[in-house]
Amino acid sequence: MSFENIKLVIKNNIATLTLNRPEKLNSFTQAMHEEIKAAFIEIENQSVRAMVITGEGRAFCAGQDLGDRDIDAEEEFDAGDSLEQNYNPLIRKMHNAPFPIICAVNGVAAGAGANLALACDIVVAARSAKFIQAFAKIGLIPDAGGTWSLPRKVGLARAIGLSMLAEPLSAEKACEWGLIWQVVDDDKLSQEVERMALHLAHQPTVALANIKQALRASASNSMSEQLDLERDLQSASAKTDDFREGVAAFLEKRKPVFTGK
Ligand code: LHQ
Repeated sequence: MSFENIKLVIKNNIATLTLNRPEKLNSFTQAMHEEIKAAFIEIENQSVRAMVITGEGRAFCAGQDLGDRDIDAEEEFDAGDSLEQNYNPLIRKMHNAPFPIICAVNGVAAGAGANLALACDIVVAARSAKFIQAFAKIGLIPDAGGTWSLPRKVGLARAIGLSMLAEPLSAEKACEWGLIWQVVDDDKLSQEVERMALHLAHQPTVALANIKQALRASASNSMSEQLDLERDLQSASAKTDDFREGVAAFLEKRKPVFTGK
């Protein structure tokens, strides 16, 4: 399947989606959204066990393309429609994806681009990358899940500061604040993320999906609800071939060979 605004490579059970409009810092257009929707359908039809999202060129993603014809059009533009049709289904798909998603933040991540990164399960950023909740500068609020993920990751004081001041946050500080997992030197980013994706693609995929589901649900669950969820997801995890393989490998003092089943 070939695309114009993104690149999709599925190899060794790893799907790598690269935003590919480098001349406009990989900002989202309607055409790009349509291609991303098609890419996720393709991914769902293949046995993907890990995914990487990154950007082509010097930026990760500058958010919505503010010059896209939908925004420029004569008739009144409804940003809520664009969220409903494009960003919200994408963020939900990422949250519910039954495999880990790594974001390789290769450069600036602004607006919805920053929050796309934060919707990934593991965020690794190049040392030169920065995160900008740019929305307030143009009279908007953080979207693409930003108002949900920011306070949960960095606390309300920092979430409000980032959103209202709309100043760039360096990758180092983002990591120090717990917004992202790791910072690596620019020239090590793709190598480090490839290594991580390959590792995750050989882990017990169902358990990883269940870990993701349980930890994400904890944000709104009570302790008691969370204990019930752990019971159910552990019960499901222990019914997999990978659980049997993990225990057998431990007892036989060998490396496990997980199949994701
Ligand atoms: C761009 C963009 C861009 C178009 C750089 N659009 N061309 C909004 C509305 C509706 C529905 C749903 O949700 C949203 C959510 C959002 O995402 S709103 C937030 C949108 N994003 C921004 O406000 C960020 C705008 N960009 C910037 O502030 C800067 O470009 C950053 C700080 C990202 C990078 O700055 P520089 O490194 O100095 O690069 P640059 O500004 O020179 O940009 C390079 C080119 O990319 C340039 O084009 P040109 O033809 O002049 O070379 C920019 O116009 C273009 N570009 N972002 N979002």
